[in-house]
Amino acid sequence: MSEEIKKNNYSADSIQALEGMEHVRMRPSMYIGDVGVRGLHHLVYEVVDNSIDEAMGGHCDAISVAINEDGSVTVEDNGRGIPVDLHKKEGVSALEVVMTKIGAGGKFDKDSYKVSGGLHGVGVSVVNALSVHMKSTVFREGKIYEQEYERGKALYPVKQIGETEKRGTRQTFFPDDTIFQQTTEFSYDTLSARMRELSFLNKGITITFTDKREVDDKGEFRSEVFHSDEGLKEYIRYLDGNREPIVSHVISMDNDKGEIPVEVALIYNTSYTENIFSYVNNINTHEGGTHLQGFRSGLTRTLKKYADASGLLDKLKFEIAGDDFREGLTAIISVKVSEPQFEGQTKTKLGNREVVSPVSQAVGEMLENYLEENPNDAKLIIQKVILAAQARHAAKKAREMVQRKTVMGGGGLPGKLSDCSEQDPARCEVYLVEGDSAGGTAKQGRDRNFQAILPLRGKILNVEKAMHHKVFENEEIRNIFTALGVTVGTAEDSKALNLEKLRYHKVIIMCDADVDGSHISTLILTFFFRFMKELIEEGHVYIAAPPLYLVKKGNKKEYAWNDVQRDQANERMGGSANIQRYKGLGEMNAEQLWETTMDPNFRTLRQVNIDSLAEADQVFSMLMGDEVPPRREFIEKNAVYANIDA
Ligand code: 0RA
Repeated sequence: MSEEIKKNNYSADSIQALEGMEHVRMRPSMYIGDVGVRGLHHLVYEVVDNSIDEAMGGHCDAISVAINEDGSVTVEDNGRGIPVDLHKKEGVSALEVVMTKIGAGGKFDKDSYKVSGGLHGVGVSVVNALSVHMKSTVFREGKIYEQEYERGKALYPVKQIGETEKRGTRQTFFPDDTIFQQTTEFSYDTLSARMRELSFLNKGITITFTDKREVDDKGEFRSEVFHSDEGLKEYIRYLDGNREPIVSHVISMDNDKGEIPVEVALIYNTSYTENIFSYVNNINTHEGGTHLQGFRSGLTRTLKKYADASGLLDKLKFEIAGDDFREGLTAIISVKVSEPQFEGQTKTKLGNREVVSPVSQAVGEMLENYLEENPNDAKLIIQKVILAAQARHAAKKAREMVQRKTVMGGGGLPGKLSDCSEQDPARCEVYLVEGDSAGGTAKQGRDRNFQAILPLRGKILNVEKAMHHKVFENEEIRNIFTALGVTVGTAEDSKALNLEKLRYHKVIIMCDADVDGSHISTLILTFFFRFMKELIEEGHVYIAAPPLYLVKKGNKKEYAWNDVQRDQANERMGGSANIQRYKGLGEMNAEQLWETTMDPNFRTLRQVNIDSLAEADQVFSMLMGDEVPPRREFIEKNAVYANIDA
């Protein structure tokens, strides 16, 4: 090849690289899912994943993540440092290739144990492309190297800036606000929850997380250190800390040397809910997949075999179903798959068939050993399964009653529902209102064309503590099911939710803006979380925000949602305005309620989303479960930092 052609080839390559980076900026959602809050936080996960990979390979044990004073994020590890030597093909340093070429990440190191990598597995160059400014610092072989970038373009070749005894990589990036137009502000709670999760999923690593944007009264940054020596076992204790276990230990196994590394931990508690969280390469697989399938089959097969042999099932008049083995079960499955195929609506369902059998076998072996060594626990588990089967039969009857009413349509709608006239669900919304009196006001104030009102009586049932058939027998809950047009259970899956006939695409919870009101909101959210999770996941659930104050002087009036707004309104009216504090929705008249809380042009609705299912489960079990002390502690601690991402 002549020198000239080589040169052309080289420049063709670099043009391609440039196009790659430009493509990321043109179509960011293709790489990070979206350019909203979720996509923004994804940038951090992508950078942290690279350090996790380095740790998984056994090359580092400490990672620090900081939100800086200026809103940028720094991720640092004590690994080998990204190589800075010349990359022969590209003619620039390896660091520059990694930072500025799409899909280059780690390719020059085939031995590296690379199974992490974000959901989209896109690499740090994507973060670089979507940042106004980024700086890489490498501590390697006694020297410090640095390179900076603007919107993904290197500002200068890698340079040596000093000497060091340290090893590692530091990445600082500032997200581009022309890409992330909604916000570039990172959430402490979101990042902290993810770092905690990562530390449980990757035992032995210490992850320090610091927010330098604010200091507390002692002049210190808000900071947490996450470290787990026992991994999933500890994760289970964290998740289930507010539930009462029925077995003496967390049952767990870790086969990280296998062809497909599998880690499993589980426990049975006295509740009636099934909580299984599954991960592939540190990514929460909400939609499950082949690893979950393997887990279920291993669990059912082993427990059934043990129960049959024990004679405990002899007097049972009906078959035990798969579901029955999972009532009161909290479990985590984490697998590492080198070429994962993600399927499903949100690409969080593992498709690799070869995963089923190793997981099923590993789970079977683990359980068999445990049951053999702990006969008392084994008996308690089987008794729990039998109870679940009996309760399932009772629940089925209760559910069929709800269903029959729903299916008959028309006359089937609850008497308390004031429906809207519009027929297209996409345009319809329903307000779930605390109390009949506020329900009456809402009914007067609403736009009856598209807004329906369903008043709920006082505190709805706490589903966290109730058996399933009690839930389906509860009148308020049946009203919610029938009003929404949602049904539960199919021939194959007794818990499958059917949202096809959902009658309103916005389901809005409207409660008083006080402690009781937020308790009721939480009860309703708990119900949705446990029985209609998809409703939340598909973005149908909202919380209304009624104002706290009415500020009035002469013919001027303003509403305020917090004390700052109240004081500002008062000032605008020249001070000494009349300030009314709304103690509840009941104190507002229909017009006020419409103006502030129901009129789509003025109201603020908070959409409820589930960032991390495991974290949400932990929060709900704590807020609604039996143990009071952690709940009080949580509420006190979070008086300043609201935590449920609603
Ligand atoms: C490939 C090779 C080597 C280091 C890394 C990747 C590496 C990448 C990242 C990303 C964040 N932190 C990292 N730390 C290391 C070096 C191989 C060697 O030194 O032999």
